[in-house]
Amino acid sequence: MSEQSRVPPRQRVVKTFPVLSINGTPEIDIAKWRLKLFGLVEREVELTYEQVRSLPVVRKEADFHCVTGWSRLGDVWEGVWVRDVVALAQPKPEAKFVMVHCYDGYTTNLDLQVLLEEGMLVWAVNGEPLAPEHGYPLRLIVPSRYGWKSAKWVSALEFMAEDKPGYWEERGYHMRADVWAEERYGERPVRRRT
Ligand SMILES: Nc1nc2c(c(=O)[nH]1)N[C@H]1C(S)=C(S)[C@@H](COP(=O)(O)O)O[C@H]1N2
Ligand SMILES: [Mo]
Repeated sequence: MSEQSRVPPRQRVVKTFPVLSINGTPEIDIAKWRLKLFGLVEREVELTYEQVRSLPVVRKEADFHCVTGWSRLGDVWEGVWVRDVVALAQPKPEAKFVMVHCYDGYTTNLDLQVLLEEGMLVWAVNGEPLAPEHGYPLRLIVPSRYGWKSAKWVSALEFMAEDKPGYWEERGYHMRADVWAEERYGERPVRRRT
């Protein structure tokens, strides 16, 4: 795809990698770090960092689009497929949505199907470990959604039957956030970003 055709409407390409965090960078002790899968699952799971790193590794190029207007093209993310992590917990048939919880208190909601199709949990980008401010030790990447769905410092995936708004969705951002459909804002009134 040409560079033009891969830039979604009203986005501009940047070479920098801005940091957008609601609450700074949390301090994380990798020995105590866990990834929890809970809610509508057959088996609640708590993974250590080693256990995540023992899953099959995926390296995939994906663009990143922040709703504030910047897009990064062609980063190569290294991690695991969300689907390989989710398989360990076996979501119940009624699970349709996921709330992603993070070590800084941030949350964001996603369709389970979208997560299973394209979600990656990554620890490195372009051959370098993720910088702490970009989500080390593990962040989500969901390429077709605006960047606020790509949660940093992920701590848990909660499986739900009904959709529920996360941090920015509560503040007026779209529940789905598809970049090609320009799903920037939802039905709720928008509070100004700071
Ligand atoms: N845990 C957590 N994840 C987060 C955020 C946050 O504040 N906390 N900000 C989101 C927003 S609004 C964007 S655009 C991207 C930005 O990722 P970056 O800071 O690595 O550029 O992270 C998303 N994930
Ligand atoms: Mo964002």
